[in-house]
Amino acid sequence: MRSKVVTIDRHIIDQERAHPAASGRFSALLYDIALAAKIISREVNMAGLIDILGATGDTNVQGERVQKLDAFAHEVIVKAMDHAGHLCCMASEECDDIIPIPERFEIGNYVLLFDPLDGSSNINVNVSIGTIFSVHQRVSPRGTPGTLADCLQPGLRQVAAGYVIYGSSTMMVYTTGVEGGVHGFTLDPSLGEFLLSHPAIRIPDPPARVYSVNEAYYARWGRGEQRLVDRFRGVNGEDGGGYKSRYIGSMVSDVHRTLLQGGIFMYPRDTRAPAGKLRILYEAAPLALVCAAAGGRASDGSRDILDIVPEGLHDRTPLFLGSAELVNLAERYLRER
Ligand code: AHM
Ligand code: MG
Repeated sequence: MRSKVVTIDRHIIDQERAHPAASGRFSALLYDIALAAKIISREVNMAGLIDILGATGDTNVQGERVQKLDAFAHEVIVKAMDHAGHLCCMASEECDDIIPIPERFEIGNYVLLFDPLDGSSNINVNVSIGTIFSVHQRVSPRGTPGTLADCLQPGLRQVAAGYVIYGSSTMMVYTTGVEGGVHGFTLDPSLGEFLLSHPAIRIPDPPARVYSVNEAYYARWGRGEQRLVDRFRGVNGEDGGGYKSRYIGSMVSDVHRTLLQGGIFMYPRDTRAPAGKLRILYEAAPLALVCAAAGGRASDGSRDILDIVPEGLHDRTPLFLGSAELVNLAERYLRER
């Protein structure tokens, strides 16, 4: 047993003390994300019960409209974050445009970008899903409403990023950048508290021989991607082999496993999705920062994900993320083609 129990609140305060320049605002922003995560977790855990608890049509037991869980998660986050004076605007995978802070609330200096419930098509089969978040400092003048320019910043400018995984237990994993490290907290539902369970996460080195990709798209990939996977499988004359394949199809789960056990997670471009499927701002960049802060890497095949400057809120990218050695190998194969 660990000698001390550390709640996420305590951990955030301790980290703030280590950086005297950090404002209390930033810590409060992280608490509010944790609170939203607890509300979403409660609802995700109830998802399987909706049918037997008597919700009919599109109303629930309270007589309220039953929402899709991803729309619910989006609203929980917006409502938890819009009024506290931390943010100048938000953007969500669930929303076409930036989300302004209502005029009646104070305007803050941070921007929050999020994917409220990634992998939500897996809910019905009880597979783990997740929330992903990314925080930037604003670049537009203070005190004014946030702008698109505040959102379209490269990942390396993130001041915090992380995810919540709703799995066999709910965990929140976050980083405040490479120097701050990556820390994981497990929700104790009886206490309603996230407790530090995975301090200073590092991707295992040497890397686990595990690759994670939707191999059904093999025929739609370029030659480089095909040869890389041939190498992992030890077929078609490629040296290598000896790898295991693991693909859940729920990115937060696949990335969480990659972070704890090592290996590489990939979502390459293909002929059907020429820019890739995953979104830079809500998926790739935040998970790239977490991965980098744990000693790993994330690349689009030729560039570091954290260097990409998105042109639009919903821009997509190919993604190769995980143990640095394997991401470097992927880049080499994609260069050779
Ligand atoms: P979503 O944002 O619509 O939920 O899509 C993202 C999800 C990821 O969680 C996962 O890695 C990927 O889509 C799976 O896609 P595919 O079914 O093409 O393998
Ligand atoms: Mg998503």
